[in-house]
Amino acid sequence: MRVLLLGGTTEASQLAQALHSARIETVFSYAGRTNAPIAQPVDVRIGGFGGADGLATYLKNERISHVVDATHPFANTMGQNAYRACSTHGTPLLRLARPAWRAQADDKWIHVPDITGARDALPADPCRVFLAIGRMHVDLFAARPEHHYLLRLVDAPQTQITLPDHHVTVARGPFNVAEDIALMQEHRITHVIAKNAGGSGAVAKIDAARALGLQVVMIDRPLRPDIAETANIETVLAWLNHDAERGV
Ligand code: 3Y8
Ligand code: NAP
Repeated sequence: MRVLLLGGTTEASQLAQALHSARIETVFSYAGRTNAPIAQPVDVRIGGFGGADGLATYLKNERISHVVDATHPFANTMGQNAYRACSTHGTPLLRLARPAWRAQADDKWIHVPDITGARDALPADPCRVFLAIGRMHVDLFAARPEHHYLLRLVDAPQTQITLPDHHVTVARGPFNVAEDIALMQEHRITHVIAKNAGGSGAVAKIDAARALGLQVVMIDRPLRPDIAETANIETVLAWLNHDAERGV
């Protein structure tokens, strides 16, 4: 048995520990989006595969018997590629995904379908936005230069940020509520834009917004392939052991 673990989330790192403890041969895969990804207790590979075809070739050449997609709910291309490659190659595939966050009684959420929708949901009057969606889509907000943006990035930006009125804070999660409350108060934040990542690593800003009575613009998750999915690591181990007992 040789498992390819598509990682980049808190749950993927937790699963890597469990697979290492269970002595299941595993390769942990990062896209290579950050300068210094967290170390793992199993073999690590970094970088794209070259699309679904490249991944199918990888599965064959590396004798991968099982794939676990533990990528982020917004890592939609990787999820689609894993589904296509595993279907082509007949490799068992299971998704490890954390449940989406649900608004609580005193939350002030606006739901939008995507990042452009989040930008367009901002008010006409200038406001102060905590933009905690990473680096990839910041340029989209240049169309709304009237707002102040607090950007939280994993790595210091290598290229010019195209927002006239912004402040960058470099931090890698998981984050905590008290620090996110202090951060938002310090920057007089009025709105938070977030992806519905689920899980514990990014929820601090949601809890902080609730405590401060701030508006949250919540980007709903994209649709993902209809495959077997679980939220807990024990189920992944049972899925693998079931096949191990059958000699897969
Ligand atoms: C490279 C691996 C672990 C993993 C930790 C989780 C928690 C902290 C919260 C905020 C939100 C955001 C962002 C975020 C969180 C965890 C988890 C999670 C959100 C690392 C990591 C990689 C990435 C990629 C990075 C994206 C960006 C997204 C920042 C490692 C730290 C905003 C998503 O600079 C860039 O290009 C960053 C890109 C994809 C979203 C984006 O589109 O910009 N994650 N994040 C993975 C790879 O190379 O394959 O560097 O160690 C992993 C984690 N990020 O093991 O503890 O599990 O969700 N990551 C979001 O959820 O909104 C930050 O600031 O409040
Ligand atoms: P994406 O848009 O779905 O993927 C874009 C391309 O990046 C993929 O086609 C693939 O390249 C490569 N890739 C993505 N994840 C990979 C992995 N784990 N191993 C090897 N290659 C990978 O992905 P993304 O949204 O940019 O996210 C990239 C990584 O950051 C993922 O591992 C994800 O779990 C992590 N992450 C993302 C977010 C987020 O908000 N999107 C949040 C936290 C963590 P090829 O086509 O060349 O194979």
